[in-house]
Amino acid sequence: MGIVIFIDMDYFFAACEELHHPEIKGKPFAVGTAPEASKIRGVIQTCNYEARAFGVRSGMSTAIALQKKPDMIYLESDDVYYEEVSKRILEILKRYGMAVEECSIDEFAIDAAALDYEKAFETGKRIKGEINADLGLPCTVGVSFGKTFAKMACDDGKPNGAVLLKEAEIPKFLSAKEVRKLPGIGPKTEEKLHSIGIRTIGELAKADTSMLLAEFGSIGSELHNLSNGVDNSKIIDSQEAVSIGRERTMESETNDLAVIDMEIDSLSDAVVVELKKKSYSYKNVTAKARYSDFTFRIKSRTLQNYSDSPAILKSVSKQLIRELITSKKMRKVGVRVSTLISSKGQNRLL
Ligand code: DCP
Ligand code: CA
Ligand code: CA
Repeated sequence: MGIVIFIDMDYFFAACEELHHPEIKGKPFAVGTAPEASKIRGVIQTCNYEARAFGVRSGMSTAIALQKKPDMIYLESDDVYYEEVSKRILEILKRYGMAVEECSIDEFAIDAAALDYEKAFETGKRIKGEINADLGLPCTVGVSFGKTFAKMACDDGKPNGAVLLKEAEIPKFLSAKEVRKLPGIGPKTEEKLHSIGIRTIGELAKADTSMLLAEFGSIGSELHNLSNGVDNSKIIDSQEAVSIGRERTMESETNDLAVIDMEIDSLSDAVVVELKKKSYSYKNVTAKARYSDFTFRIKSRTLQNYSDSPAILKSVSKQLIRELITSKKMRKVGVRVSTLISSKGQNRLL
């Protein structure tokens, strides 16, 4: 590991929508999964910081969000557009000639091992300015030693910030933070840690290694390392990254979920066969629908952790394909996984 520049876009889907609808800038608004007409059946994907001030959050049902802010402006998400923007961000980052990992649709880790802290921080701020000038989008940058701590520094600078966290400052930075601030700790692991009396990263750092191993298996030692400021993850350049997908035209155009689910199951199985062949795990799932009028739409979801599970792929794809049901019938459906890592010899937080 070495110095990493980490970029995370601010209120990403909503910021993209602001570019198309400049008149809503500054007013509370959210982007959700469902079409406007049935919006309360869907989920909020993100919202601008003005809406966050009313307690609206990613992952909240739109019905609850509208209780918090009844006159909030609502837009249905347009994943094709956000993917395009994400690729344009990646192009900007690639100009610097360093390896870039696409960690999610709006997060990128740049390998700045060849630079010192000052130069890396300067470069990070320059990239931030360039993304803003070229695309009109705000982001936050974190620079630290290792991907995980660069991401955490970035989280601390949100929104529209820039944070430099040198290696020597990492233990102090970590110690008082709650364990869920460590990337890789989801609600279940958090609950389990709480139940054994561990609430802060500092407490996790001091916990007994063999106890953590017994309780959590190999992720226990990974978490212990991270809490002690040791990050062994590598940056996987986007050139090495691939996506694996399968699509199929159905026998007849349909909106019948029983038929569509069967297709999704079989496509997911085919994707997993390919994944296993290459020993990859996935973090991002995309479902695609091509309609009777030949237009298509996609929906994507980033998982909390890498997975190689066919069951997770099926269930996430089925959720996503439901979000693509419209009055137009589907003629073709697809399942794709991206943000892949080799599962051979990798530490994974499953
Ligand atoms: N997203 C989603 N469903 C979620 C969480 C996020 O569809 N439950 C999508 C919408 C977000 C994008 O992923 O715009 C990036 O997620 P982030 O967690 O990075 O959140 P934002 O970029 O929206 O806000 P910020 O990073 O400023 O906190
Ligand atoms: Ca973001
Ligand atoms: Ca993000």
